[in-house]
Amino acid sequence: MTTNDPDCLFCKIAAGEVPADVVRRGDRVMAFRDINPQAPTHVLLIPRDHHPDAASAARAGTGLLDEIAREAHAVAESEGIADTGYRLVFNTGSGAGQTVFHLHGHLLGGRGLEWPPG
Ligand code: DGP
Repeated sequence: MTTNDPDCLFCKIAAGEVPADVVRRGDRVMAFRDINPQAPTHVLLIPRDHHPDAASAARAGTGLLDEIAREAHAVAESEGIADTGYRLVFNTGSGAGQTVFHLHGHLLGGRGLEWPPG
């Protein structure tokens, strides 16, 4: 069963109601470029179903985090950054910078990435 939230921006992107620069589309997970890129490659990976964050998707036993990691690697390969390295980040909670409460992984790469992040 597909679940979605009619007020959620990323549910609307998943449904094609809000346009996005889609780079990969799977049955359960899709990838599109971030509107405000922080690196030469900055792609968001989201499930089509609505889950507010990574913790809730994990608790529900969806397997979506595995799938997002696999899809992120496939995008990294197609972007040519799989060998040099990339970062896959799940901001979880407003204190960590989460602003859209629909699970998404940020795939960042194409430049040197410092640690710790800001
Ligand atoms: P976070 O702060 O972790 O919740 O990340 C949300 C990201 O979503 C942020 O990097 C900007 C991006 N974003 C927000 N609105 C849109 C949109 O309408 N389209 C796209 N492509 N990205 C968006």
